[in-house]
This record gives sequence, structure tokens and C-alpha cells, in this order.
Amino acid sequence: MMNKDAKIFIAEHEGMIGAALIRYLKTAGFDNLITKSLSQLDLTNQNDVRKFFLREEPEYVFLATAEEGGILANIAYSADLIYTNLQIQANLIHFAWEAKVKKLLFLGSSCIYPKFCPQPMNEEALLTGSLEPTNEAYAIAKIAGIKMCQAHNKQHDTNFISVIPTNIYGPRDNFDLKTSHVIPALIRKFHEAKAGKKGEVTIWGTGTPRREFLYVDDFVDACLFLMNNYNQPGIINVGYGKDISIKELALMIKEVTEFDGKLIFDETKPDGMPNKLLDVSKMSALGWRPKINLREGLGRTYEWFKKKLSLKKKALPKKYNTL
Ligand code: GFB
Repeated sequence: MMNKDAKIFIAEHEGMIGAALIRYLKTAGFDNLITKSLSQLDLTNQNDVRKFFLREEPEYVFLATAEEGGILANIAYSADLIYTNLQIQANLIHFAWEAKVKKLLFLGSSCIYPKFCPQPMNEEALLTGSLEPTNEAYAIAKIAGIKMCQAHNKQHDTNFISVIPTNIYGPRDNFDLKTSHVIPALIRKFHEAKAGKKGEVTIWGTGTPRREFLYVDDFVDACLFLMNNYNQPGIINVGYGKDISIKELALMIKEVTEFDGKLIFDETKPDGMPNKLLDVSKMSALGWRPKINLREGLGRTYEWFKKKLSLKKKALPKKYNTL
């Protein structure tokens, strides 16, 4: 159990998950949080990360940063994704051990499971089949991170846990149409079509793939819960427990944004994994449940998006680097 004055490093705090974690930890009364903007600490730089850990000696680390993107970014930037993620993870996990960090929470991704994994995807399915080619490079980096945590636990007796999130969405998501995931992309497309009085919105793929989505506030609540209650080397899934087809999702976003037009499905764009639903029974058995349903979470995300636009600030949160 983390004390309220425990020294906690959140790497990094400017993205959707990191920012929500900071908000959540502060509300829960934690006041000894260490954050570093990417210009202050380059997480890909081995020497800088080593010096940072030895100087600051954090007690807890949330490794909530990743170079990542949606389906097309995963195809277009596969080299960047595998290289940068391996560097960041290797630095943070290894030097967290050197600096005697009490506990580290590493974020995996649901794309670590095989392409044709039985649904819902159980933790035991890791490394039982080939990966979905559209996100293989990213998935391999994430699997390496999990294995690195487990190897440190084995050899050095650390307590480094790996959490597997389903698709997370919410305020501060990436709304860049070329690199974003499906929810921010569709919110933006529907909003712009409505504003521009266009009659149609184009959805990538066939609309038949099924995905599971979890609102970011629920996810960070789960992370804190696991930091306090879960001490096993085995991975643990965190999801909403229900999936929806991309077509159903698009219809829901159409309703949330009050767009009044047609949906066009562009089948020249990839579908990716046919199904992606996590088996959340391990997490449920520990007593954790999500609170925010998809309709509610989409509404909150759309409100945030509109507020950002109306403030005429940068509508898009800064991405980690060039993606
Ligand atoms: O969210 P997404 O990009 O990634 O796409 P994945 C989910 C589904 O939505 C795919 C469809 O079937 C897309 O073809 N889709 C429809 C769209 N319209 C759009 C659109 O305008 N933009 C986007 N992006 N998709 C990710 C991986 O896979 O899952 C990441 O790329 C990560 O590596 C994440 O693992 C959890 O769900 O297919």
C-alpha cells in the first residue's frame, strides 16, 4: 500500500493516461509526485535516465508512457515504435531496479495477444500464437517490456507488475486523423462533418471488427488499485468487459456528436484484429469494476474536445515525438 507521502514518479505526465493519473493521485491525497516534461528528461537517453533515478530515488514508478498510435500509424511507423518503446522501457525498468524502486507498474497493450486468440482473451494466451501483422512491432516491444519486468522480479526480487489495458480513450487523447485510434478519429470526423455541413463520414474498414473500450478515469483508478493490491509477476488484464462493433461505435458517436448524415465504409483501409475483448475475470475477482459506460465516456470526451476547440488552444495534445 502506497503511503500518501510516498515519492511517486509518473513517466510521463503529459499524455492522456499520465495526465489522468496525476489528477487522480492528487485527488486521492498523494502529494509527493515527480514529473518531468520530455524536454527535461529524455526517456530514451540511457545516461540521463540513470542519473535521474539515482538522484531522485523514487519509491514507486508508473511507466505510463509509450510511443503509440492507431492502426495506420502502427503500419507506417513500425520501426519508430519498436525502437523507441524498447529504449524507454529498457531504461526505466533497469534503472528502477538499480535505484531500488519498491514497485513499478508497466503498461502493456491488448495487441500482445495472438491475432486469432480465443475471445475473451485470457492472460494465459500470451505467446500462444502469431500476432496481428498491423501491430506486430509495437506488440513485440510491449511483450519485451513484460518479460523484462518478470526477469527482474526473478533475478533481482523486484516487484514490477504488468497491466494489460484494453483500448483506452478520453480527454487529451490524440485527435490527429493520421495517427489516432478509432474513437478520437471518429469524434473529430463527425464533428467536422457536422460543422462543415457535409452529408457523409468515412469509416475505415468494414465496420465489422469488434473492440472493447475503457474510459481513461476508470483505467487510472484500476492502476492505483493494482499498485496497492496486486503483487504477482503474471500479467493482469484491465478492460470494460464488453465489446462493440466499429459500426455500432460509429453510430453511437454519430448520436453523441448529433451528426445527421450517412456513414461510408472504406474497405481499402485495414480492419486489423477481427476481435479484441479482454477476459477481465482476474481483475473482477480482486473486486475491481469500471464505473463509466461507453456512452457516458464518449459524451465526456466530446465535451472536452469541443471545449479545447472553443478555447482556440492547440486542439491536439502534443504527441511524444514525431508521430
Ligand atoms: O483504434 P484503431 O486504430 O486500432 O482501429 P486497433 C480500430 C478499428 O477501427 C480498426 C477502424 O478496424 C479500424 O480500421 N476504424 C474505422 C478506424 N475508422 C477509423 C479511423 O478513422 N481511424 C482509426 N484509427 N481506425 C490498436 C493498435 O489496434 O490497438 C495499437 O494499433 C494498440 O497498437 C491498440 O495495440 C490497443 O484497435 O486495430
